[in-house]
Amino acid sequence: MKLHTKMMQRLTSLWTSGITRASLGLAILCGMAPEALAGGKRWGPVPFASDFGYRFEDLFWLITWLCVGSFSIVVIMILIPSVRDRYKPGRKAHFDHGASLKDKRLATVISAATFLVLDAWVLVIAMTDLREAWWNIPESEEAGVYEVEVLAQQWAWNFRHKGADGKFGTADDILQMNELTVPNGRSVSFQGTSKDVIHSLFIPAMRFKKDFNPGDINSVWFKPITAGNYTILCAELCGYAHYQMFGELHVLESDTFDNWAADASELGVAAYDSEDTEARWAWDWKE
Ligand SMILES: [Cu+2]
Repeated sequence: MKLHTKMMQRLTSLWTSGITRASLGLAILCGMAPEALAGGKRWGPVPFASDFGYRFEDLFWLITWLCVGSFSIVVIMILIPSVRDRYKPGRKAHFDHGASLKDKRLATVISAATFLVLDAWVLVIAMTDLREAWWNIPESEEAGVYEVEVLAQQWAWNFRHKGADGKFGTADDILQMNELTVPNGRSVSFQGTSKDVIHSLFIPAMRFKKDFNPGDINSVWFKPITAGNYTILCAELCGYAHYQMFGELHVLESDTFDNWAADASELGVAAYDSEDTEARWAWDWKE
């Protein structure tokens, strides 16, 4: 066999071995760690700034550590026989198909335990979180709910606030493009649709993501707990300029927000053009 063919075979078998890939992953992580620590960077998602954000955080780390744990067990179970039963002159290989009753029982117990811990447990927590938080959209009659209508398009986010008269679709509405200003500490409820293709409103710091589809109105909400500026993204590949579809969320303390809203509503009236039908998108809030 030619030398380079032998080398290729050797390289392929090295790559296909799980241990090599695991070691490579570990080496990359170790190489990144000093830089991340020196730069004060944080491992994992950006800090959450919504009141249900902790639920995402808890589940994210639970899944991460469950995967790290189960992966480590598998690596150890591969490493032990690889070292213990490695080649030695005179040692005879023993072949076993693992078909005995004892082996089958063990496999069943391990599979059931893996399913119960890794899948069922996570599913129960996720469903509880969805029911209690993400799907528990506050009704508009509830005190302090702030409503925003969203129109997604290739490739921008349009946001509409009610303005001073408290009604959508009137001259004093506040219109924002790729920028959204909301009050801190109040539930912000969104209804949104799309002009063209499916877009997905994604504000990582608020820990939510929602598809907005043409011809349909979807609802989503969050309650900001920390004032600041946060990134708004589109999480649905929506065309060639999808990557440009981002904006900024400004969460302002209530006094600052009220002043901003009053000024913005006045500006809305001044800029209102009854001929501009494109800018008059709005709908009656769906209860
Ligand atoms: Cu998009």
